[in-house]
Formats: sequence, structure tokens, C-alpha cells
Amino acid sequence: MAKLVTLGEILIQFNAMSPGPLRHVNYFEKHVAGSEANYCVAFVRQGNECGIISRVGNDEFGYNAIEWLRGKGVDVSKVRIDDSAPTGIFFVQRHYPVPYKSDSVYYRKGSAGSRLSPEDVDEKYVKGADLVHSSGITIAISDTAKEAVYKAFDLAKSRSFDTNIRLKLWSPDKARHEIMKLLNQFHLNFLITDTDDSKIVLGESDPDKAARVLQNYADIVVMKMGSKGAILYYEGKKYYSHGYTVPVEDVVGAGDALGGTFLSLYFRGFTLERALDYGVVAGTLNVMIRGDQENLPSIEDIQRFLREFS
Ligand code: KDG
Repeated sequence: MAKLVTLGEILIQFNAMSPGPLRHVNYFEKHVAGSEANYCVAFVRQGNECGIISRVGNDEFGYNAIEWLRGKGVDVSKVRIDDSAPTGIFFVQRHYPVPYKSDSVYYRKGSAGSRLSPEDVDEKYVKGADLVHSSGITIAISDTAKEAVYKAFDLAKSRSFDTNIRLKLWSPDKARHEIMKLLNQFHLNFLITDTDDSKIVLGESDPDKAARVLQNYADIVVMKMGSKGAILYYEGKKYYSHGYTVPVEDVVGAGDALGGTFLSLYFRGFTLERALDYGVVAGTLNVMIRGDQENLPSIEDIQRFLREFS
């Protein structure tokens, strides 16, 4: 069994029960989210192990996050309860003002998760992982969280990074600068990104052209293409995995479902191409519900989807 370790903030998500501007939404549904937590749950769902290095507040939402992730089989032994800050939360506004899109509204400044720091990174724990994963969100939320990622990547056997640029957390210039700095410092085994992010980082929204550059920094580049699927680039090869048209409830978390499923199945011995096909199915099912972690399919469910829906 492969072991993944991720570093990032676990958030509580309040997802609007109805579409439209949040000022008119009266009911919200609570979910556990946060990109690296999503990756962990997807990785475990496909039969591997994952632990998350994080902090939550000493509050009900912090306990909710720990108990939920433990229930999903994630190792939460490195989630520290921080007495001096609350668990971060966010709200999801859906289908407004752009149909089929979601907007995240954060209440996370000064949160426990943003107080993640290098002292939370246990050397032995990180060295024991087959793969260490983090994202642009974690290097954006605070300097100490960024330093934690650098420390873990320094110790890691192999590294995965999802650019996941959230422009509510930093400016495009800052995102470009920090992501390029990380890419220049660490060679990645996996780089997971999309064309919105490559436009910010490289000024290039053509996936092939962007991937040509990004392959200088990573062995395997995955370009998430939303409902169009995803493209894989490695060793000079390109593989396109087509997407599916399904009813969209909420797209938040779909990229993490794709990435976590892809990585886990690759570590289980799938070819990169087949792992990507399955990852695209996981991302597709994810957009059909509210919440980031509840529709993650088993291998058998993915196979049934491929037999009956394609
Ligand atoms: O990728 C999904 C994440 O964006 C969501 O779970 C919340 O981690 C989150 C963030 O920072 O936006």
C-alpha cells in the first residue's frame, strides 16, 4: 500500500442549498473540505493510505474535521489542535452570476490552519511517505504554512503539487512569483494544474504550450480541463482523457477528486493513462453533488460508470 502525506488547511464548507446570491440563501449544508484533505480522502478511497499535516481550532468545527477524516480512513495523528485560533470556514455560492460555476467566500484569515508551521512537520513521518503533496493554497495562506511545505518537500522521497490558485488568497503576481520559486527549488514528480493557472503562472493558456514549459519542472504534468476532461504529459507523450456532460450541482473539489484518484490508482499499479481516465470519472461524479468528498467512487463504481455511461 502506498502512503501519501499532504500538507494544507482543513476547512469547513457551508454550501448553499439553493443557487443564487448568498444574501438570499437561507439554508446551507455543512461539509468537511480543504484541497489537501480532499486529496487524502480520494487517495484512501482507492485503497492506499494518507495522512494530513494540518491544524484546526479547539472548537466544534475542528472536532468535526478530525472525526470526519478519521472516519474516512485518513491518518489524523498529525492534525494539531491549536487553542489560539478558530477552524477556518467558507461558504459556496452556486450558479451565480455564472451558471455552472461556484464561488468560495472565505472566513479563514488568522485561522488555525493558516498557523501551520515547519514545527508541525515531523521528519520521520514525512520521510516515511511514498509521496508528499501540497498546493498553491497552502503556500498562499501564510508564510509559516509555505515554510512547512518547503520543509516537507525537502524531506520528501517524491513530490506532487497542485497549483490550485485561489485569487482571493493572493494576487496573480504573487502567485506567479511563489509558484515559480517553488518549481525552481524542487523537482516535482507530479504537477497538477489547469489552463487558468498556467495563464497566471506562465502567461500561457494553451495546454500543450504550457505543458511544454512545465515539463522542465515535473516528470508528469496533468492539465485539468473541467468538463472537457484532462490531459497528461510525460516523457514527451501526450494523452487526452475526454470529459462527460452531467448535471452540475457544485464544481468545488472536482479537481482534487480527479488528482487524488489519479495519484492513488497510479500508485496501485495502473498505467498513467488508465489512472487519468478513472480520475476524470471521479471528478465528473464530484460535480453532481454539493460537498467535496462525498461522491468519491470506488474502482468498481468507476468501472460501472465507464460501462454504462460512456
Ligand atoms: O479545491 C477545493 C478547495 O478549493 C476547497 O475545498 C476549499 O481548500 C479550499 C480552498 O482553499 O479554496
